[in-house]
Amino acid sequence: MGVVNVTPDSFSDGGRFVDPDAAVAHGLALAEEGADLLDVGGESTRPGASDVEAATELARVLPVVERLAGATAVPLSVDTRKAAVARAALAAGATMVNDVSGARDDPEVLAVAAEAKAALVLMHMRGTPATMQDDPRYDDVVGEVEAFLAERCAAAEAAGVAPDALVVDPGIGFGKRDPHNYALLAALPRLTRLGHPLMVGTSRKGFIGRALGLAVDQREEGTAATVTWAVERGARIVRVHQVRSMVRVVRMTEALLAGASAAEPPP
Ligand code: PMM
Repeated sequence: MGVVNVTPDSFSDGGRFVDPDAAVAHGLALAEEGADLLDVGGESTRPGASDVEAATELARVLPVVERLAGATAVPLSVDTRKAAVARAALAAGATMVNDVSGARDDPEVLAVAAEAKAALVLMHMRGTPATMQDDPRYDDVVGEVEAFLAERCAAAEAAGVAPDALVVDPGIGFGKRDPHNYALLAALPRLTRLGHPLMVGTSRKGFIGRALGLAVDQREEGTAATVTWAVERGARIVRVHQVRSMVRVVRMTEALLAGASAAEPPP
């Protein structure tokens, strides 16, 4: 999944694609580079970011979704926590909603996804982007995230979303300290047992910067290591900014996995 942020302030590419022409060109370039999905977002969810009005988010996202839908066959996702934005984007040609609140902030998102028969990504976040990094604590981060995702999937199914339309995401960096991020990445095989495709978003995130001591535009190799790790442990969708290189990383990881399963067991 390639990221198309139509925001002035996202942590990794804020401001680069706020102009709709630039965002559409970027989305088409990512499609050309091999993205299987494009995620269009009009609200920054970086730590400390304040909420965006629905009208502002709509004005950013809709023209980009409309134009991409007319210009590429790659399926489009809308990264939003608002039912109104999800509804309009689905009407404009998106087929997936990516809700970083797990459809808690606006539960109407569930009915909108059900009605449109859209795919729905339910992500775990502690609090809101404005507050999530204020001293997050867990007794058992993996158990709590797993229980949260199971509960949100049940809520989605109760609202009429088909079980096979649901995708779950542990929300790396969303209300988590580094040990929480690492524990969740180590527990991906356990999260696959929720029975839904697993999505993981590590691209350029802060924990990579802290591990390597590198700025956000220097995290491609660190991201590649996390993408290999996630795919090897069962992630089905990786959300990334640099599609060309990460498609190669995913393909090579898949070749290693296929080769390993074809190999004779050691004596
Ligand atoms: N990360 C960001 C935004 N949206 N959605 C999902 N499902 N998972 C993520 O990890 C995720 C997300 C934050 O990063 P950005 O500024 O690169 O969009």
